Amino acid sequence: MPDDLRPHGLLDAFRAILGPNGMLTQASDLEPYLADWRGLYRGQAMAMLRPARTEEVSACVRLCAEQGITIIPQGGNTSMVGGATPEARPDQVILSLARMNRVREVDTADMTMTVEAGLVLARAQQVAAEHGTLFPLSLGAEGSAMIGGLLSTNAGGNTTVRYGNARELMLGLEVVLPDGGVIHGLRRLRKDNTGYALRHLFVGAEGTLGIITAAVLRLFPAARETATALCAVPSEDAALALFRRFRAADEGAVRAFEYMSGIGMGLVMDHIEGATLPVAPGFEHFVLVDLSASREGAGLRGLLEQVLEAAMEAGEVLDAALAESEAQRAAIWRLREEHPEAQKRAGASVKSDVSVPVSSVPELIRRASAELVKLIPGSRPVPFGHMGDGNIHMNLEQPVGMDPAEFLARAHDIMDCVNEIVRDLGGSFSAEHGVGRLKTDMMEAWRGGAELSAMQAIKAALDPKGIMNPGKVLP
Ligand code: FAD
Ligand code: 2HG
Ligand code: ZN
Repeated sequence: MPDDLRPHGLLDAFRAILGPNGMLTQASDLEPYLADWRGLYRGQAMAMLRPARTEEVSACVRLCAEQGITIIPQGGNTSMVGGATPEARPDQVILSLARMNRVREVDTADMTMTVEAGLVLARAQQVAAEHGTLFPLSLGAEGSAMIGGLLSTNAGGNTTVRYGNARELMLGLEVVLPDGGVIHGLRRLRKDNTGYALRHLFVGAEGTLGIITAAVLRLFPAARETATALCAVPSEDAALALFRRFRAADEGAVRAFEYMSGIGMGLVMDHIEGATLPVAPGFEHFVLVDLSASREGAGLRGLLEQVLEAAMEAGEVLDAALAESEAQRAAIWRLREEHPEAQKRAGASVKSDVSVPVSSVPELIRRASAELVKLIPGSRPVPFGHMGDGNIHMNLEQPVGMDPAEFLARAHDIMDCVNEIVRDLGGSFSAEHGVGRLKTDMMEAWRGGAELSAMQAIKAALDPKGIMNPGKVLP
């Protein structure tokens, strides 16, 4: 291999590895992959590499390492923090996992599924269901987000309260390292204490340490009974009290417990076709409670009614709509899952994906909402999300009529305002979306000192040339 293949020979060398269908180089073909879902960033790339096999990923990475070309791993490109967006310079490639989407093995005896990184989450759920099992990870972007991206961000979503984050759903990984070496770690073991747990380094690393090419995922018994309700509650404290009631009644039954505000629900009603509120209008706080059990005859409907009745008597629930069918259950979930899209359509918004101890969620919502309105008069706080695990999307929608650019220019003031409260409550500035490009400047303040130094040492050891997803995670 010649020392420097640029500019002409490099694309030919990639083409020799990937074949004629394994690469995009035309500007119009690359366009959709150069910007992020939120439209915050736009970058450049000389090509998008689309390997179909681990050996091709390894050969491409080796070539990039030799030639000093940086690599941006990309799955479904649904990152909320610009994690999969290239920087604005040409000497880089996007490496898409989309063609590596095979299911290598489903083992219903060991309850595992070995899949490639480009498998879309909705398909993974479907394959698990076809085998009479459940892959429980669930989030609004599940029609696009891919297993490699979900693991690389340690995605959470709606079911963390019951099943944990992506990390807890992973047993083994296959990873291509920044020098092209391959870790063949697709072990299906619940216990595997053999030195440093390298597999866990790559989960949540956001593509800065290597490329996940395949994973062994945990499967669970399929749900045979569900019960779902949308409840209007008088306050954030009442929402928490309701969560505690369900936890006390049957903790194992709570599949999801999600909070939404009246403002957020209003945006969904205004901007999402066909959205209808199944309770009376005018409430300021809502929760979605979703129960599930793998046993038929678990009596979830009775449990739901019993807990809601007691909560109503205690004044903790003002109104409730119980799903009577799968269609009604889906319609209730849609009200929750369309929050990001409704916010996008309503104008400019600033997101704060934060977590606090579950007991502090009401205080977080109350204090942050009040401070944000003081900071930007007329702005609309839209807190929503995963109350059951302490992760609230403490988002802010621009004031009606304000210039979106003027509002977005205050993004860091807005995030700082929320983060100050989060810090006071012992929380985290990045709960489930990751640091990406958006929040690298927060790392020093939040993780500075020995913690950040250790992260930088790991990065330097695994990726001494700094070719893996530069500008992400670490400042
Ligand atoms: P991408 O966006 O393509 O990439 C994400 C990061 O992972 C980037 O840093 C990228 O470089 C890296 N990466 C991708 N693939 C690999 C790989 N194979 N190896 C190494 N690095 C890789 N997130 C949640 O946690 N919970 C939610 O509830 C949630 N809801 C969402 C709802 C909507 C409508 C949207 C748009 C996003 C939501 N997200 C949520 C954020 C996003 O979907 C997740 O972060 C998801 O994990 C990203 O998957 P992806 O395949 O799109 O990854
Ligand atoms: C969700 O929970 C996602 O819907 C997106 O994590 C949150 O839009 C957001 O801020
Ligand atoms: Zn979320």
